[in-house]
Amino acid sequence: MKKTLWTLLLLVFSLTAFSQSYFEDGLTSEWHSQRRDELREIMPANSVAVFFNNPVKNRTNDVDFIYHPNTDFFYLTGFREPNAVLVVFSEEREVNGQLSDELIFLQNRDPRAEMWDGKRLGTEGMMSELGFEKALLNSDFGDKSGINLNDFNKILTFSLSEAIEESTTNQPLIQMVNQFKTATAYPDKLNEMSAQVYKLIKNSDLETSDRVVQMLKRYSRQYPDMMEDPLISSFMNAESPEKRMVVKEEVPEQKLDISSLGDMMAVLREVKTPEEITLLKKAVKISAVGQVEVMKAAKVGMTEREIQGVHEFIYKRYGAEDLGYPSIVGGGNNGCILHYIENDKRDLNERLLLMDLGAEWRGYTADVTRTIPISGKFNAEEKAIYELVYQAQEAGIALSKPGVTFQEIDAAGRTIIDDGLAKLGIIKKGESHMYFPHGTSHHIGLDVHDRGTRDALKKGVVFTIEPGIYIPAGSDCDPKWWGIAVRIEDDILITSDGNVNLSADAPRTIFAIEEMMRHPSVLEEWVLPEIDE
Ligand SMILES: [Mn+2]
Repeated sequence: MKKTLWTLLLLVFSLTAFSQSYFEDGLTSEWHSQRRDELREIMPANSVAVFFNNPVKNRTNDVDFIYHPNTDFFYLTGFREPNAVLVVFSEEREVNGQLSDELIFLQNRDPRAEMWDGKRLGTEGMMSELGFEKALLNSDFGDKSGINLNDFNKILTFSLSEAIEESTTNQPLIQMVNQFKTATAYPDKLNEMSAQVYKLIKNSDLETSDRVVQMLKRYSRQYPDMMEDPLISSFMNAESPEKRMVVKEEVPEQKLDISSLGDMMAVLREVKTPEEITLLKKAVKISAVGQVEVMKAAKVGMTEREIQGVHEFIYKRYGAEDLGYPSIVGGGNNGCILHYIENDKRDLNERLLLMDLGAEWRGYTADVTRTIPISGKFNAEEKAIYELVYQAQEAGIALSKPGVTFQEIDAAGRTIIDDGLAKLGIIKKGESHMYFPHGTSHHIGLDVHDRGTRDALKKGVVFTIEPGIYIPAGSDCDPKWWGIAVRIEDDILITSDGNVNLSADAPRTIFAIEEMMRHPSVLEEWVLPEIDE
């Protein structure tokens, strides 16, 4: 009996140890391992994919920014430490006498460093907790790794031309990147461009070559040096599609490919698994509660920073580890600045308050925007603009189901805003881009602007619908419209036959917002002592 219990306990313990990632309620190591299997399925035969995790960024002096892993790296591994490289093979192969289809190289455990900066997983932990069969030290990445990159037909990675901040902390990463560059004869900046152009040419055919030439013409205005490459210039100057195809044959097949991996990751990351949807729902729900509580608490005289703090306090109260992006809280005219993050206006007045924020929950980020009248009541002009944005958003949400594209959703809302602004005498028809200068949708996930294709929506896609109208002071219209900025943004999950608005808990109609703002807030009782200078 005793022995059975002990075995059972041991079994439970070892299972949890294996299935846990850093967050006990986050994605499991099995989940991440399945993502690597899916990547292998779409990699070309006899290829290798190499992912470097993000460098550490210095904030000032000896203080760094909080580390955030590269999201592709995290997606495939669950690992959150710097100075690591993931190597995925399309097929199993022998490395140092052992069959493997993936290797990971990471920083060593170091009691002294861990005392200052926190626990490291180490190679043992990488295998026991994140389920890798083979984890090696980052100092073994180069010649000692047993991988001969020349054995592969294709080496897939991302552009490595951006300089990594020089620091003792980043030294192992810099060294690995340099070893990789040497081993692959990595091209310099200009040649890196040519490599991408070669790929475009290689993928062109009789029908598409005209379009490719147009695209290259645009590139060459930006990078005139490109035309010095004889293959590129003869492709562009060829007299006919047929002659272009002759040039195409001369373009060498390239082993190193720095653009396809992004496309592959976009295909994988675009459609969310049920586990990801659970995490996204939580991130969005928390962010919606933030909007609700702020609607109750907001009043004339508050500061933008204080409002930001209420949202962010609620995220932390629920245990969200981070923000998905810097919070945008803009009162009045500040709302017209699309990525306004100063949030330093004091004494908010009766005008509108635009709040675009998202909690990050176990790596996944929400992106929810609400616009409220700080006084609790929209005035006539604010109502007119708000109603247009709302109708545009409603039109987009109504369209959202498998098969529909971002462009169609955007067009539906844009027509409403264009007609509406013209009717109000703010623009002439067709000029709405002046006051609605951004797109309507983007994917969300591990990134707030997540990887994904621009293909038709599929079941499991999670994205935003966020039309907006921004009329900065001084605009060429009746001054009564000046300083009105409205954006309404919701996070939409595509289901098999329609959609679910994941952020529906945050009031969205004029009626529901004004109603919510009449509710008392617990913050009214939270009086802090005056601090005299
Ligand atoms: Mn957004």
